[in-house]
Amino acid sequence: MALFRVSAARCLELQKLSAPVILRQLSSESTDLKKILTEKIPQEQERIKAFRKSHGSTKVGEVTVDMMYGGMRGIKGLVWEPSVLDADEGIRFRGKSIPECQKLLPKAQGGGEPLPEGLFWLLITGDVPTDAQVKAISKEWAARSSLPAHVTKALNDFPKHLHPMSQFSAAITILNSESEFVKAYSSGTHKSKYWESIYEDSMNLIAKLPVIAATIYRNTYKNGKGLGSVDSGKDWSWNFANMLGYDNPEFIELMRLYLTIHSDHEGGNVSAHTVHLVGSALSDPYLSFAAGMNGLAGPLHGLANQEVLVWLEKLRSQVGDAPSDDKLKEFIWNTLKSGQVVPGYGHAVLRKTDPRYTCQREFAMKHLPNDPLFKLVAQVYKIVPPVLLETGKVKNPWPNVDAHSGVLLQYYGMKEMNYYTVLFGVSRALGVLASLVWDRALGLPIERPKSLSTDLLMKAAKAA
Ligand code: AMX
Repeated sequence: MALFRVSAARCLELQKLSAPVILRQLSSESTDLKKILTEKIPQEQERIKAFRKSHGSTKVGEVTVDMMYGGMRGIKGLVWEPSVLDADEGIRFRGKSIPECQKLLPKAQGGGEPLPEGLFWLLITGDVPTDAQVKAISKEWAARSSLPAHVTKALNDFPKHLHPMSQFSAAITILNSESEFVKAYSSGTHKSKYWESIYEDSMNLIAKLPVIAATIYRNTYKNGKGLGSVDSGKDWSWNFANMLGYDNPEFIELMRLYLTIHSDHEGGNVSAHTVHLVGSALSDPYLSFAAGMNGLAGPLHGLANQEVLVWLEKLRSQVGDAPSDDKLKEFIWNTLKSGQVVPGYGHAVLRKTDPRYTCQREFAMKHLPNDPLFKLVAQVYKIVPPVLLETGKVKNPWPNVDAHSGVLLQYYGMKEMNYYTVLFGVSRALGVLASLVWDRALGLPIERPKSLSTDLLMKAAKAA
């Protein structure tokens, strides 16, 4: 495969282009995120323009027939700035691993986990923010958090049996009545300015998501009572936990970690790719994000965190809370023989244990080492991978993020497993909306890959 075969001179030239020195140098102390982006965007546009001028026709991969029938696995076809996923090492947010983010990003006073506000800053600018910059984002999101009356009314009118993800997606869709981008587009704004209203919509949407999500939780499970309010002196996760009705400081720390690690997983996964695709038609951020949430609601993607708990409950009811390894193995084989997947295991890109699983396991070992459900999840971690390997077809037998999140939520009293994917969705906004702002800043066109029929593909294969 001819991947980036370049001469020494071209290598030097590439190095100059690829080191985002200018972006790093600009790490201003300003707390005005939009102003910082206004400075960075033209420089990044220039860097990419120069790169495309010298390497626009360089080949970076090839496409096989199997890839086309196989969910486009491995095809390099998208540009996504906020994060990159390595099959063995896992996710890096703007080049930083999860342990590095845990160390480097600002924390709440007295807290040990990173604030998702800081992760958002990192994802959208490429810089690790200061405490003051993160505080400014917390304040700004609190100030932008109120919902228009028609969205609150719609949420309150939804029947309780409607899945929380359907409520979430529907509420986000109708929030597009507030879109600044729609106003800017219809008033004839020049396309070089689109990113500015996409940014405003993204900031408003992120600010409002915890209110939408908490309203769904209180309506669906707590008779619509006890929805807390936003405190402008607190961080995004504190406010979200408070609105949900949880005041345990450990649960709030868990929310900070949870909302940080679920934010982004490069661009090809269903939710991220959907937001990017729909956004490329210049649908506003509300419509684009709602579309991504409909993808996240699938059991092979974000709904897997719900499915893991459903599966664990079934396991407990059939083989008890503390089964022998043999009984557990038998249960896993029964799942596979009945044509179902073991939820929370496997991945389309990862080939090792997901570091998002590992950091949640570390959180559990620190805060709930003796919890029976955690012990069961740890036992499942020991037994599932060899069984999946034995099938001979599973490419990655290791756990992903969803294998561990539910047990932590259960421990702190959030038992409503059908709700878990909504938490994932609130977090996912940080990555996909950071990317959407850059999509418009870079003027990326409408996405339109070429498809072929099987007959045409056969002809092409014969001729190759
Ligand atoms: N249990 C049983 N079988 C599995 C499996 C699992 N956990 N993971 C993969 N397989 C099977 C596939 O279904 C496929 O079977 P088939 O050939 O009969 O169709 C075969 O192994 C090869 O699949 P693969 O190349 O290893 O995986 P993939 O890239 O096609 O799919 C994923 C990836 C995540 C959908 C798959 O591993 C899966 O279904 N896992 C369980 C659901 C899950 O946890 N999803 C969450 C993923 C993370 C996220 O997005 N939140």
